[in-house]
Amino acid sequence: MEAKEAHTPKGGNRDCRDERHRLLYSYWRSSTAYRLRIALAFKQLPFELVPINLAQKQNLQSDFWGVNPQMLVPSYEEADFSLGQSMAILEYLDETCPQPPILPNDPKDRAYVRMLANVIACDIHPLNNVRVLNFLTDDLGISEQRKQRWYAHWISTGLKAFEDLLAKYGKDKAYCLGDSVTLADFCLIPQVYNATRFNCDLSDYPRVRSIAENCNLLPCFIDAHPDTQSDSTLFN
Ligand SMILES: N[C@@H](CCC(=O)N[C@@H](CS)C(=O)NCC(=O)O)C(=O)O
Repeated sequence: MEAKEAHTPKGGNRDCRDERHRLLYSYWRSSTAYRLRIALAFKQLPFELVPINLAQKQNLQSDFWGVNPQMLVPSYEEADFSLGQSMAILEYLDETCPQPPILPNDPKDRAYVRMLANVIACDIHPLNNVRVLNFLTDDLGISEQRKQRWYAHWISTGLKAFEDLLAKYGKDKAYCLGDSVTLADFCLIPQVYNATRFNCDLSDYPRVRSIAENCNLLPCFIDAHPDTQSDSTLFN
C-alpha cells in the first residue's frame, strides 16, 4: 500500500481551496472507485491515489482492514476522517466542495438522478461484484460459463430498466439529465465499461450508449478511465 500517486489538477478547484489532504484507495478496474475518480476530476480536487490490487486480494490483507473493515475499495481518507462506500463519499465530496455540483437544484430532478444512480449502485453492481462472482464459482461450484450467464443476466436486467427509465422521463440529452453531468452519469459510465469488458451486448440500449459516448469525451471521464490509471500496467 506504499505506492501513492499524486493527482493534481492544473487549475484546481477555485471554490474549494480547503487544502485537505485526500487519499483514495482504488483499483483501476473497480467500477465503484471509478465513480470517485470521475467526481474528483470533475471537481478538480487534488488527491493521492493508493492502488489496491484486488486481483491479488490485497483488500483482504490485515493492513487494509485497518483502512476499511469492509475490505472493499474505494476507501477515502482525510487527515482526521475516513469513509467507505462510494455513494456516501460522493455525497460527502459534493457537500464539502459544492462547486461544480453533482446533483441538480430542483428536488424532483435530484430524486430522478438519485433513482438512476441507485439502479446501478443498488440493483446491478452488488450482484456482480468480485466476491459474489467468486462465491458462485469457488463455493457453489458454478462453472465459468454459468457465472458469465449470471453476470450478463443482471447487467441486461439493470441496463434495460435504466434505458426504459430514461425513455419514460425523457430528461436525457447529452447526459442522463439534460446537458450537465450528474451523479447518475458517474455511476452509469463505469457500469457500461464493466459490461463492455464482459462482452455484454449493449445494442438494445441506444440512450445509454449515446450518454456513454458523450461522457467519454469529457476530460474528467478520460482522466478517470481504468486504462489511464497507473495501476492498469502495474497490476495487469
Ligand atoms: N457498495 C460499495 C461496493 C464496493 C465494492 O464492492 N468494491 C469492489 C470493487 S468494485 C471491491 O472492493 N471488491 C473486492 C472484493 O469483492 O473482494 C461501494 O459503492 O463502495
